[in-house]
Amino acid sequence: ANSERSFIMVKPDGVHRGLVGDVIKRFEQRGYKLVGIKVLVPSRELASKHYAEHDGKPFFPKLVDFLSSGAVVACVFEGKDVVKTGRTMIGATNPLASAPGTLRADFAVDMGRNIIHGSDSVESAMREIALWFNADELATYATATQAWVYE
Ligand code: DAT
Ligand code: MG
Repeated sequence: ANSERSFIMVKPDGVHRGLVGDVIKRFEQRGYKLVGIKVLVPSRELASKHYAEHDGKPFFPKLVDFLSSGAVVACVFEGKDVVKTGRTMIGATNPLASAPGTLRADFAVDMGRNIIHGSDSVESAMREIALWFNADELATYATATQAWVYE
């Protein structure tokens, strides 16, 4: 199950602030493999589908407006337990409640400007990856270092 995949996205605030490299760096240095990446300004429709689980909540319209307000960097990272570990690396939804050393604690303050999205379950990851990427946009390859990341 070293082939588990998670959908990781730098949101518009993270792109505006120049944090794309910092986010990718954390996942790369942990040992996770980047298998998909693209920059796009999401349509309101795509943003609504992405956050469909929150449809009807008071913050939903603002959330969709925000996600579709600018460029995002959509990524797929692959590796052992990447979904759960990715969430741990990202930190709590509210950056002020995020543990030090997590991306949100290190780079964010407000919940509506928490710079990054990460899938919350393997099922969500599969749904989100299919929503944001075509199959031919994901690369299958072996890294030269895999034997030094996995025993
Ligand atoms: P996460 O991004 O940690 O998976 P989530 O799925 O619960 O969090 O919510 C999606 C985004 O919506 C979150 O990153 C920030 C925003 N959000 C969540 N709860 C909110 C709330 N109570 N008020 C305002 N924005 C909220
Ligand atoms: Mg979520």
